[in-house]
Amino acid sequence: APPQPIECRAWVAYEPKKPLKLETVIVNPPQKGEVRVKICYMALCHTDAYTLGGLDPEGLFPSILGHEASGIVESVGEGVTSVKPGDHVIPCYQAFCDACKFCLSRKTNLCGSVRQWTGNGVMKNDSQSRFTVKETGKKIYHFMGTSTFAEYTVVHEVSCAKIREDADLESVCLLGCGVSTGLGAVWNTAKVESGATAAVFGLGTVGLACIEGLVHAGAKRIIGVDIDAKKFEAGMKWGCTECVNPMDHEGRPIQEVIVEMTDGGVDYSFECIGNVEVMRSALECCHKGWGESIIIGVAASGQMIQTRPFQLVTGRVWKGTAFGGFKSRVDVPKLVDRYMNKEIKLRDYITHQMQFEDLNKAFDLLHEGKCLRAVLKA
Ligand code: NAD
Ligand code: AHE
Ligand code: ZN
Repeated sequence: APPQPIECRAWVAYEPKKPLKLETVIVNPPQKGEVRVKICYMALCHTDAYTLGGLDPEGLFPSILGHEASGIVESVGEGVTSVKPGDHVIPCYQAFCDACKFCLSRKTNLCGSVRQWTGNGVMKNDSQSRFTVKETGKKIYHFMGTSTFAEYTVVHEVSCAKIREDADLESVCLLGCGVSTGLGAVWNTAKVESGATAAVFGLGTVGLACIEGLVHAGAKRIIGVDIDAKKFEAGMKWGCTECVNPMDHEGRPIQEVIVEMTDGGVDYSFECIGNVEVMRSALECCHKGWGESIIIGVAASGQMIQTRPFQLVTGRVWKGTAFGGFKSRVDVPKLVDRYMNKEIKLRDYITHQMQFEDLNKAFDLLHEGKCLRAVLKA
């Protein structure tokens, strides 16, 4: 029998800056090239908070947010071959189709196959949403092609990474965004070499994952930067050699402090906050001639970065990264293998294990700087 609509619970973001509302929604069957996934665990990334804050030019309302999760395939649409019901999967906001010019390029992990539709909150096949609120019949937009704050979601096949079944779904959900992004920023985007020096701005999950990546790469000096001193304990535990708080150096740009500490600047820096002023500091704390700064943080609509062009003329490099440069459906299963081989940590990033009902509490914890990753059981 063909898949039928499913009734389940989902968190709906009706308007910016308002708590999400728990609703009963109808999730339509997956169409051609689509997969319906039963979400098992979902985590909250700062990007969800950013979009709910109304700062994302692509943030549509009402929508079902969420993009860091793990689940099990419930049913598949016509023509789907890479996954089948029962498969364990990680929804990937960055798709991989293996056919577009991006996927065929070794220079990028971006994929052009469904991006236009995921940016519009709909599925490619019919440019419609698969979600309706049961009570009101209101259509709800998808978000980032994932919409994981729901018991069931529909994703494009190209956004669905099949993973091994012996991996615990609670831990590996973090590979859907934050941890993969930080590791990949170091390994794929910056390609940090052994003996390098680095500064990491923002010691949330993304920043800590950069630190973990830096330790693996053999960086000899890792400077953690945060304005919240309680983040330093985790920073040091993850492998920082020292931490600095810009608040302790008032009146003096933090880049000056770091340049002085490092005899001219770091080899690599990573901005894991989404603050354009900090992005400037991250660039300018890099060493003349070769220092590279990687932008990971997502800045609000309308914000611009600035620096003197002389900073680049004299050899500093400004780069950015999405999902750490990993080609999602190929690389996520490999990251799961590395977790299973105990080469990378995941559980240490989980500071709160919560229930599906607790999502608004998880947003509060993130805003208060009290959590790394809150993981909710669907
Ligand atoms: P988080 O909220 O857990 O961590 C942010 C950290 O930055 C906090 O520790 C906070 O105290 C610190 N901070 C805030 N303002 C600061 C300042 N002015 N100076 C120094 N530190 C400051 O967030 P997260 O989930 O780790 O995400 C970090 C950023 O990365 C967000 O902007 C998120 O949207 C973005 N992100 C980007 C990608 C990507 O692919 N490019 C992927 C995931 C997340
Ligand atoms: N929609 C925003 C930009 C948001 C953004 O930059 N998203 C990051 C991922 S954040 C994950 O936590 C990203 O990878 N972007 C690349 C892409 O293809 O979306 C805007 O400004 O319009
Ligand atoms: Zn994210």
